[in-house]
Amino acid sequence: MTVPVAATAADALDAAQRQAVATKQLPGGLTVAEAYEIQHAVLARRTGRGERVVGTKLGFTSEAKMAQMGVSEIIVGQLTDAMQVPDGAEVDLTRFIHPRIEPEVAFRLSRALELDDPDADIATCVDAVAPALEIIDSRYRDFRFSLPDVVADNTSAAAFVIGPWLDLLSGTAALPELAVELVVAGVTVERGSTSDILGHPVRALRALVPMARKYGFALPAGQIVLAGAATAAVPFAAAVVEARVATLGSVSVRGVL
Ligand code: OOG
Ligand code: MG
Repeated sequence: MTVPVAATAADALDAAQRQAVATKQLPGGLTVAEAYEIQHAVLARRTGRGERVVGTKLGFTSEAKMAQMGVSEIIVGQLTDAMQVPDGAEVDLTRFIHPRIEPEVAFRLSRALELDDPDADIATCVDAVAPALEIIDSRYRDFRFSLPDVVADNTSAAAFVIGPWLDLLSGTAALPELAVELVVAGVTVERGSTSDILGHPVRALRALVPMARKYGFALPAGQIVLAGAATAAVPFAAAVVEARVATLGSVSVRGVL
């Protein structure tokens, strides 16, 4: 892929995000590796304006998400400080094109994962877990995309909310089989389980490591990792939305117009 192609695609995606106006899908024939190059170019525009990368997110780690979007490969995107919304806060929906919201499990890296150490185990680098919400907002028309499209578009990442961190003193063994609920205006609209995330959210963490090596993501200490939604996403309209994860607790955000 020539540099001008990546730059043109990144400019279009960046403008779509900033102006909250959808753009057309990228031309066909891009490889996944080229799509990650475009994603890095999109992030370079954001960091060039002073944003800081604070985390990484996985996508399509559950059947529910793969079925909803018709994409069945795990994808990785990046989270910046500008995307973080405090737990319980309001978020202005006019910032987005056609936002959706989904429940997530977040991990915190207490130590950097040394990507050039083949024996490095990311499960030993996490010290805390939290219920979380992700707001996704595909920059493409009609929220439709191919695998390279969604990768280039930073995996639809738009905003995220992290609930109370819980120390993982006893390890990650207790994390599978926790009920996950997405609650909109007091009504449960989606139900799942942490075991819907590749059988165990720690598998999502582990899946991140080879992708970080291959596509050039750093995993420094302090980073947040979203493991991917256990349920389908729902439209994010003017209401309070809450994610509840059994024993971990809950996290909420209020969409306002
Ligand atoms: C892509 C993002 C997928 C997840 O948790 O599976 C994702 C999308 O659905 O637009 O964040
Ligand atoms: Mg997600």
